[in-house]
Amino acid sequence: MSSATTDTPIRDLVVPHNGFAGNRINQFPTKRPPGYFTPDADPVAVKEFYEANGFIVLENAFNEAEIEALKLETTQICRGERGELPDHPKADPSETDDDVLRRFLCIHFPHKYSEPMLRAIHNKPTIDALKTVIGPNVKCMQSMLFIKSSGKPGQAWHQDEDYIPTRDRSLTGSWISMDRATQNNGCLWVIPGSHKHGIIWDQEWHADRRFDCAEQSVDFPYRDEESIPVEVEPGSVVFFNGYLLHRSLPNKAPEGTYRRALVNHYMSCESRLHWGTPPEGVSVSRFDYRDIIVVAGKDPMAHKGYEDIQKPSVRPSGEGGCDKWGGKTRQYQDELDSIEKTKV
Ligand SMILES: O=C(O)CCC(=O)C(=O)O
Repeated sequence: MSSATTDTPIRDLVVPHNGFAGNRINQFPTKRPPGYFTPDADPVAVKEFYEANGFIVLENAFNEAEIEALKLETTQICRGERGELPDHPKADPSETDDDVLRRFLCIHFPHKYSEPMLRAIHNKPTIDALKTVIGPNVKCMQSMLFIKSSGKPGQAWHQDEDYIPTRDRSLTGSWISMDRATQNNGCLWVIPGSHKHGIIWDQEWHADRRFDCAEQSVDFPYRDEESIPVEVEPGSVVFFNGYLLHRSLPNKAPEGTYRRALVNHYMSCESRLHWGTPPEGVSVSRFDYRDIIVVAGKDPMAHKGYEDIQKPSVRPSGEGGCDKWGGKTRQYQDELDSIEKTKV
């Protein structure tokens, strides 16, 4: 439950809450709700919906062969075939794909060593949609490969600009679905229109086992009931604004199934990127993180050159604790309860 307050501004909602999936768990609707487009859609309508609601779905952005290639590549990455991941030795050939895939919730920066993941960043329908919602000059700074096998947690309410701040609020997530994403297996949920406040809400630790080690946004003026599930078919891309409140819930589908998604983040080339800590002597306002890929148009900052900073890494899922992300400050309620018990 979000921390709704009563004195915050009323939002202007375009998407009706009860437009589609409703309570029909596991029944993908044949009639698409508002906000679902195909690559031949009128860019004016796409932009209008995106600006009003903070997200759109682009169906058929990736074809079946491209999605199959991404799934195969996901397995190779998890097996360590593209390079060893920190704290995760290469899989033994005797291990099944399931054994290996189940170890990971998410791998950050897969495009740094995987050709198919890098190619996905340049997907043509994706770039066309990004030019529509961001503008002619677009750069990419991150990729995240969610594997999310059954039983794995989701991510609590958050805004991506909280982590990747742009100067012009152009941050756009592109969430590429490799499996059918449903309420049951942990699809994205969004609060339509929540990007419009232009506020980055505070965050705090949630202690909730449904979610991974990242904190949750708090004190925003919405209730959980106002969010909508974004259920999509494989090959669809959900584009969402960096200020949009969104989350995902655990994967409750049968064992041996996955809700795989590749999430890439883009922004305008005109904006400097204040990501991480500026080098000594550089002010925050002048700092421009340069580990980026220009995917459309021109980069006005090209003269600064480009860097290779990030390396692929494994995101902690919460199993085994969250020490790596929050030290001892991020403990789940059951962990806190058992510490309390030992005191008695
Ligand atoms: O895929 C998910 O479960 C969550 C993704 C997400 O929250 C994000 O990419 O910001």
